[in-house]
Amino acid sequence: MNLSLEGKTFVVMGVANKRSIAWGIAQSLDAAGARLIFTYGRERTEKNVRQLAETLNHQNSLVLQCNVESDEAIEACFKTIKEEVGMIDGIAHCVAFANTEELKGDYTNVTREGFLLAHNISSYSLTAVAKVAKELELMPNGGSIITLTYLGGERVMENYNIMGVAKASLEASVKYLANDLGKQNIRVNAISAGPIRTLSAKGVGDFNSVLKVMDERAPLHRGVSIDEVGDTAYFLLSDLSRGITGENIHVDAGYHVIG
Ligand code: KAL
Repeated sequence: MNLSLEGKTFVVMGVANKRSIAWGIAQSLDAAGARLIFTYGRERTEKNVRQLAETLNHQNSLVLQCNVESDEAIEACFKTIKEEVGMIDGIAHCVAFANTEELKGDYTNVTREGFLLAHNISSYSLTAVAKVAKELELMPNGGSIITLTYLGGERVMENYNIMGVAKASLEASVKYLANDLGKQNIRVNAISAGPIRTLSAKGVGDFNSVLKVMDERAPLHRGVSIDEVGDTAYFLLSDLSRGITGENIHVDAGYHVIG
């Protein structure tokens, strides 16, 4: 089995800065020889993404805006990708959002608007992207789609609240999408990453204590890094994982097996 990703192209959605898990994924794919296409949501992250992309081995990455709240924007973005590169081999979906004020206290504080917003950006966006990739026949040779989730989608984790409910929806979508896209030999999987200090985790009051619990209780007695998640993404996006779809792989130092 060839470990190289040379000649393969992947879309990486959701790099915000050098701490982003999406950036860990991009670096692993780049080291394996892949060509990358980056998509960002907010205008203000474009410069960051372009600067980071310039540090890769593989130069001339395509960097495009993709507002995942809009079907038209997603379609336009992936049409451009098709025009520019013809076909792709996979997508890393690393996008999530919920209102800050709904990520603390009681889950019941969530509003209808906040509930829908979190589901729209953090869950439906994966389905919308998979749908467009299928319709545009972007992966005629088969492919692999991955998304990022967190243990809070499986069990109650303090403060994760609405994001946990959105991740549960995302994880269920992975299974239904795997079943649909399997006909085109496109695999769909999730990576459940342990807590990592990313922009998403910013402003979380007791994040230090979440990390401390990893050192104390996770089977490996440590936290995980973006490059560890990146290497699992590389595996899931490569042919090494060709028999795996609809799966959720925990890259969390084993924390999920602890009661
Ligand atoms: C239990 C954990 C503690 C943290 C609680 C909630 C984390 C939710 C993740 C969610 C994606 C964060 C936000 O949407 C933050 C947003 O309201 C404000 N931030 C932003 O707008 C920044 C600028 C942009 C770039 O962020 C986004 N997302 O667009 C969970 C921890 C232990 C693990 C984590 C952090 C999981 C996760 O899902 O990220």
